[in-house]
Amino acid sequence: MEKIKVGIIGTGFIGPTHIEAIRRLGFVEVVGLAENSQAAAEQKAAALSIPKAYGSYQDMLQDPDIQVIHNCTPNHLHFTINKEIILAGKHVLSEKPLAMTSSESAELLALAKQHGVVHGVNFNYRQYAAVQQLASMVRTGDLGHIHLVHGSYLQDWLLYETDFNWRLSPEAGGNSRAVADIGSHWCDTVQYVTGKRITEVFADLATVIPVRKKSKGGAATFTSQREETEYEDVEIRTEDYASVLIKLEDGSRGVFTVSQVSAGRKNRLSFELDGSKHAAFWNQEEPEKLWFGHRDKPNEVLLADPALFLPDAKPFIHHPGGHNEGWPDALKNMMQNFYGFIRAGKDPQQDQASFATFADGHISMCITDAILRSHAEQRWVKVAEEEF
Ligand code: SOE
Repeated sequence: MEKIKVGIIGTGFIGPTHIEAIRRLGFVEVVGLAENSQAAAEQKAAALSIPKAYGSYQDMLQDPDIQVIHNCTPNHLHFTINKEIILAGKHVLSEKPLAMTSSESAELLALAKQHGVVHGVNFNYRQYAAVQQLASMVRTGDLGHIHLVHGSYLQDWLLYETDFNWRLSPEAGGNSRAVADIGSHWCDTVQYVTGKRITEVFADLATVIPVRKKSKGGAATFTSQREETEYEDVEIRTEDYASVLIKLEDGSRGVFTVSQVSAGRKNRLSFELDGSKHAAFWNQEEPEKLWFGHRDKPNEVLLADPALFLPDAKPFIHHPGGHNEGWPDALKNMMQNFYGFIRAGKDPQQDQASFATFADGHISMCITDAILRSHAEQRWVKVAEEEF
């Protein structure tokens, strides 16, 4: 059977991780890569062993061999490029956030439906076996009714004033940073696990480091440039931190904190579910562990193991217990589900997808917009339901 042919736009931190995950599938082939100059595209294509290099993504969109395009560019390019991919009739997998505003994401969702393409957003944290196990336990009622959900998503790669990256600038990253960049992951994961939408928010945001020193040499995501001596001062207008009270659709409550200035926390997305029977906790930095809290017996820790997981979670785990799986494996699951859907000829309008679609990307944009409004107006704000 012929392999599905794919093109990747953007090869910063995330593009190469998509390529690696795709290559692990076997039935999909990355045939092209686009960068913002021919020289950069050729250099990256050679380094990543990709046959076709495009100095302009528009040229790649014209390639009839390519059926699917991944948009791995900085945030401000997501809307325009996603739109052009759809108009070129290709299936699309976009990095989050789907666009810069919820009106843009609404437009993309409508367009993708109209053109009948498969659409996905890389909310990869739902793809962990342990997260699937929790989602399945919530569905089967094992934890009881979920009253409360609370947690955080903490990173430290922007802790120092000399830490700088395109994500900090509203022009490239958007008006929200910590909330859009990592809060969006927390909300998507928690909504997926509980099966409930976040319908109302009350937010407090802060820019902990209001002026940063930008290295004249530039810096990639998660890298530090502290040896650099040449800096310029840049005023920061996006948040390093947010705490958000949430209400879910059935009236249950929660709260989460996001921060990119929390020393020692590298990529710590965690959440706790308080159910009427039991509680459960998961932390992305120890992805194999699930903690269960009980009132009438000792608490438990379950180590991920296909033999101990529920049937719905089993397809997400690939090795026996103790043979740890983590971030790249969850990303592979994302690709497996997205490309399995395409290979089966499924339609996102009719068939249930186990990956996040543009509908989820749009919901996420609506939540981010509501959080920004809540902080600005210091009040509870409803997530714009009519736009779902
Ligand atoms: C940077 O904050 C970042 O790379 C996010 O953009 C990703 O979505 C997250 O998975 C890891 O951190």
